[in-house]
Amino acid sequence: MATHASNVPSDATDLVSRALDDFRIELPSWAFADTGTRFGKFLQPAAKTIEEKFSDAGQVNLFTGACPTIALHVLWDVPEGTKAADIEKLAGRYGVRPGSISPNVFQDQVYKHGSLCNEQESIRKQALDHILYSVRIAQELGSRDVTPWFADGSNYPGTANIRARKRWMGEGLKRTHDALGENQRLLVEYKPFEPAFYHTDIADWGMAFILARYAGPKARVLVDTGHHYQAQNIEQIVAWLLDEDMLGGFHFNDRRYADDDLTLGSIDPYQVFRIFAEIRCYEWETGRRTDIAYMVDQSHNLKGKIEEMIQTVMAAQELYAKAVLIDFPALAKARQEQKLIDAENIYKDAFSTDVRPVLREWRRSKGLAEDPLAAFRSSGYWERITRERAGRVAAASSYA
Ligand SMILES: [Mn+2]
Repeated sequence: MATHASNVPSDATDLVSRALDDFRIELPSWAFADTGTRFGKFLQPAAKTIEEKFSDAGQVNLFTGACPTIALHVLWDVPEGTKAADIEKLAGRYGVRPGSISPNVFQDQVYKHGSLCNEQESIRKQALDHILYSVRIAQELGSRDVTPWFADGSNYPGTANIRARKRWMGEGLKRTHDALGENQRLLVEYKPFEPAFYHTDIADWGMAFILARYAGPKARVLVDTGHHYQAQNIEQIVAWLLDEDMLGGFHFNDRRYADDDLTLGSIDPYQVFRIFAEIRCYEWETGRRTDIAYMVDQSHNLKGKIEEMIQTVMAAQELYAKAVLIDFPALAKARQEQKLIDAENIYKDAFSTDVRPVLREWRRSKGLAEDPLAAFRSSGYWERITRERAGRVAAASSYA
């Protein structure tokens, strides 16, 4: 590790550092809780209460310095009657603020046949009331983004009126939009299938786009990287949404088969790089800063949850830093001159650059440990919560 620890050009180091200063990643509260597959749950000393979720998320922010907010789920984290002041106390104690707010209209028995798209008006109203309640909570907590996800859809041909459901969804989202505060946003997420296996009411980015446009000017599209069919060109969707000023944010995760919720970049890091490349290219061409919420939506049954989130954040920073290194003027020239190999190699050169030394340097400059994962492991936090939450894990295992 002598003078040339990095193969990042020295004039690019500042550029990367400044880009990292502005690169923030929101953690999902649900990633710290015990979750599983439909076949089983393998328990950890995971977070059960909202205080434990803030505490665990606070650890990720403490060691990465890049995750100042935590996404909250209304039903799981802030049930009716929760006082905003109590959440504020947790934010102060653990150093992470409440971030995006997700209503939950997929879990209760009444939503068996859908929420905003339910054939029964009373259930559509119940879903809307819950979403509007979530908007109010978000306002009280100073959260900007309201991020509903809908499991609405059907399993068998002929069982649903697809056009009527489209209109019900549109009306519900419009009512939600109209309840937003001045600086709030509504992010519309899509997913092709699961839990519905014949049709899903918001199945792709085009449907999300149409619904967001219909809802109003504060609505944008939310791209969950796991919510696409195999081989879908996600960066093209990102480019189109950027060009239409409709990209609101991401739910980051990786996938091999479907919505696998694997660690970001664990299967295909080049795809994450290509997404960031579109964003950086847009900013370079337009001279405009994008306003994108970078959120993680992963849950881990096997890896340690806090370690996994640190790993995710480090992966996101590395892939973002690589995209920052793209020589956009040279790329534009190569494209103009139709030098395909040169243009492609500009991507590959940036992607192949080892940015880890620059990241270590950036962390040092922020007073952070160079290796957040190692620092967390030697902090003793995991051992402490393993002790404190041990009785609970054992008790749960005994009847599982
Ligand atoms: Mn998601």
